[in-house]
Amino acid sequence: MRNTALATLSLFAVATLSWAPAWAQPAEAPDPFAAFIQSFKAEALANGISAEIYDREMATVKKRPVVKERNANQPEFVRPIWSYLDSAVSERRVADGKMNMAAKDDVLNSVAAQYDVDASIITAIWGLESAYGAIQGDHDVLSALATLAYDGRRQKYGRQQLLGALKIIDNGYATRAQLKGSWAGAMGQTQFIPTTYLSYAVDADEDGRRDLWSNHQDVFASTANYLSRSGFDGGTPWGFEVILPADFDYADASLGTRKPVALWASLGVMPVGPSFSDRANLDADASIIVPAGAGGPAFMVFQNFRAILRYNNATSYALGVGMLSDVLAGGTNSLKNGWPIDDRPLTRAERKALQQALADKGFNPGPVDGIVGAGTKRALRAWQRSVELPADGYASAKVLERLLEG
Ligand SMILES: [Ca+2]
Repeated sequence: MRNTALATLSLFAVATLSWAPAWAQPAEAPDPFAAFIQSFKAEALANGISAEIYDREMATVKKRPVVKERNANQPEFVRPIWSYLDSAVSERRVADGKMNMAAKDDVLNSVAAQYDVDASIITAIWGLESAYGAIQGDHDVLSALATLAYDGRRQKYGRQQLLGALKIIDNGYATRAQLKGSWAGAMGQTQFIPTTYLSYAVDADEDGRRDLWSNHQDVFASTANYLSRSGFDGGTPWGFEVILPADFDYADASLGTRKPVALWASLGVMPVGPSFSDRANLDADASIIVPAGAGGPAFMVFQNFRAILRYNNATSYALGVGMLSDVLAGGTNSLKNGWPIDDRPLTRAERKALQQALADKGFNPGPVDGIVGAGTKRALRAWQRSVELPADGYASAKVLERLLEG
């Protein structure tokens, strides 16, 4: 009797030591987060993580309320692209960029030559990802990712990246103490998530570590390697502003439509600034994009723009990198056509109202869910054509107003 009781007690003591907070009382149910950490071990071992590393590192992982909060927060408003670009290419970021580019001149230029990626592009990404290393995030990445893996809307992402982070430590690429990052697990001066790190991070100075936190050679080489393997072609443009002809078919303004530069030119598309032949190969495949609809600037974008999108899949980000790099390379980011700042993006409720109005008029946008995807854009374009508006499929306050008028 006594022995059994003791055995039970000591078993519990072991469990408490490893997995439960010190203040846990024996009468309480086991902490479900601790139970998750224990149950995830099998998956980690199946993915090649050593039991020793798992036990050592996961014993000190904590659930982070702030991560849970950030994960649950879905912003009601989409930030207008012009507001994003104001910050991406702010005077401060340009000045800091020029200073940092000059300070790291040697390392940047040797990496740029080795990977055939422009130094100004590497610097622009560095500036947008971490303000040139100043803002890297100081969350313990294992704790942040375990919090995401445990529950909420990014569980699959969290589990996958948690395995990646453990693999980084297990492989000796970085130490647990180094693995600091954003609440979502983006790490270092390049803000690589663990799977990106495992695929693209480079130990450029050959010291045995892929140090994206404090070694500039590793930082720049890792960014350049990612871009290069995404198809970046140094010395060719990411894109530039163009003027579209009055009869332009806005259905063609999409990353999904690619035509040679010469063909766009024959359709009446004109470059702002130097001629097409002065800045691009006339046979190169290009797309036309109008990020704020027909009322804003148009850009011709190339393979390099797509490579930047592989780094972070948002048009605003890729434009921010491109425009900042132009300024850092001694050019300008001023535009001939301004942004439609008197218009604005829609709230979620307004996006639903837009979808409902399209459905009411017989233009099927798909489900009324507040998500403006391909179906909604197609329906919006069809309605715009029917009332002889430019069919840009751009959902804004003005379009909704017009749609509700009748
Ligand atoms: Ca290194």
